[in-house]
Amino acid sequence: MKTLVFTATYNERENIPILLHEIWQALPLAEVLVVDDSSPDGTGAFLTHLQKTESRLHVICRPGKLGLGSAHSLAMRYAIRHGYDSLVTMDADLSHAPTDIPRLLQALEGGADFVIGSRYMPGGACDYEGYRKRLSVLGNQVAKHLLQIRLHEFTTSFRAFKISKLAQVDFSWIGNYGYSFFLEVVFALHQAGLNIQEIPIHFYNRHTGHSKIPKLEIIRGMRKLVQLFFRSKTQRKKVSTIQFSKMTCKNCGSPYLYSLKPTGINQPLTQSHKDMLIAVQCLQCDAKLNAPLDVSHA
Ligand SMILES: Nc1nc2c(ncn2[C@@H]2O[C@H](COP(=O)(O)OP(=O)(O)OP(=O)(O)O)[C@@H](O)[C@H]2O)c(=O)[nH]1
Ligand SMILES: [Mg+2]
Repeated sequence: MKTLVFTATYNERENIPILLHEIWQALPLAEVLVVDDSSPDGTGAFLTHLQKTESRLHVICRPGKLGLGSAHSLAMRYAIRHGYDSLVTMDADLSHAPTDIPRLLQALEGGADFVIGSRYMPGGACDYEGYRKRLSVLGNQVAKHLLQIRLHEFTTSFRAFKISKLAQVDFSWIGNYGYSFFLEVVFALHQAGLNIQEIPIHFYNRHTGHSKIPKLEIIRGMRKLVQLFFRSKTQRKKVSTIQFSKMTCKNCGSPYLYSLKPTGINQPLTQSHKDMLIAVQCLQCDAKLNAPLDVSHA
């Protein structure tokens, strides 16, 4: 199985060498993609230098802090485009233990299409304390009941995807924000009928450095939950593919584009659909463009 391990970095200069070492100890053949958002502490410069002698490492440096959700969105498209069999995503601050990666992949091999490392299922653990822990537990419980998805965990980024299945799912409508991005991905994959499983993990407090997720994110996540609740009531389950396969960004040449206005097309396509121009945003340089719609349905 050709596996890509992905992490996003913003000021993780001290953590990233340890993380890479531990990933390759756990999975020597894995390729690693890091998306760095011009970290002021030199994380990107360190990675770019390392990449010259480490063929398993791929680095994308973006021009500014474009957000965690958009980095993950880019990684999902990258894994599909480059023909990986599986994608593992995780934080760079050593909150997620690379020694758990083989268990995530075993769950994929055992039949899961998407696996979530779960802090809140029996056997899982979370080192958060106080209000952060209470908010995190509450948020995940509300998600479970509102969305009627039988999982204990929706918000952690420690996950594994079977790429053949991910490539069939329309996730072009998903926004690019922090916690709500992770919620929306679970929702989209569940709506598409994928086999979703959880495995217990221990979530550790970050090794060094500071949290970059603004507190506002939690409120944004709650608002998104309510939107998804209504979407779950109105949208039938469907599997469709919406791609911008032949498009590249006019500004930087990147093929990783995100649809700004959800198309919502789920009927047979007419010529007028195919001639439609829709607004897209580049996940690599943040430029906004108009692109011809290129849609196919499974
Ligand atoms: N590329 C990129 N990475 C980001 C951005 N924001 C956060 N990250 C990375 O995303 C991961 C998760 O962010 P954290 O700040 O650890 O968020 P958190 O885990 O909710 O907070 P803590 O528990 O306090 O660590 C880390 O690897 C960050 O370096 C961003 O805007 N761009
Ligand atoms: Mg963290």
